[in-house]
Amino acid sequence: MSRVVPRPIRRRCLALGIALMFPAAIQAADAAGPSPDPVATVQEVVRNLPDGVLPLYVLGDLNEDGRVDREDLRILTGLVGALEKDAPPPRGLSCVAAGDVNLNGDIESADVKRLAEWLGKSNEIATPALYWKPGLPCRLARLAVASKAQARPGGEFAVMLIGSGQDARNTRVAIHSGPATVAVAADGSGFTVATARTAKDGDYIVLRVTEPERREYFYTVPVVVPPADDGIPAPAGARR
Ligand SMILES: [Ca+2]
Ligand SMILES: [Ca+2]
Repeated sequence: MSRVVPRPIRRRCLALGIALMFPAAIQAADAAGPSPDPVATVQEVVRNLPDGVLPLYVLGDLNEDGRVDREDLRILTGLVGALEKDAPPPRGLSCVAAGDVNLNGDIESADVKRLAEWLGKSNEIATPALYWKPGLPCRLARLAVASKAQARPGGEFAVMLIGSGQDARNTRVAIHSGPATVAVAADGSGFTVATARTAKDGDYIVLRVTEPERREYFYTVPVVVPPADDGIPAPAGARR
């Protein structure tokens, strides 16, 4: 039976995850040396992403090995238990955010149930989803992609490859479905997705991201038509 974990548990989760994951990376980033920690490098890039561009993680991949499998289910089960008992996190935990598979911002037994349902009788999910929800920590230790959460008709958005050694030659982005086209960015550091002018509110663009080891992920971007005034209040005294 699933049980909603109370907010204090979630806060402990946040504190636990952040304490576990980020200090070492930050210290490594600050340390002078010829071989910077790739995780620290990615975290530094993430801190400086343009407005509205979010780092993506593999939903359900708690140990960040690129797969969503029964080992992740073990880690998520252990994490929920650890949070309930205020115990140390399970071995192998790397991305707390990836455990919130029902996307409600909490790590709870309902997530364990959902991930178990996704896996069914198989050992691994064939093409996991990428997701971006902020609020829970993730080291971004492996796949490192950043993009927008929404698309606009006639607009463009970037899919940035922010991992060490990642570029458009070894990581590919293609349109799986939806009203858009994709092209390599001018500097080769990522891709630019152009949404069709005819795209409608409620359409979805599904991108297929193929990483260097040829694993594939889907990233779904909803098309949202902004309000006529773009939703941005004009400065006092200014005319539109
Ligand atoms: Ca995994
Ligand atoms: Ca959840």
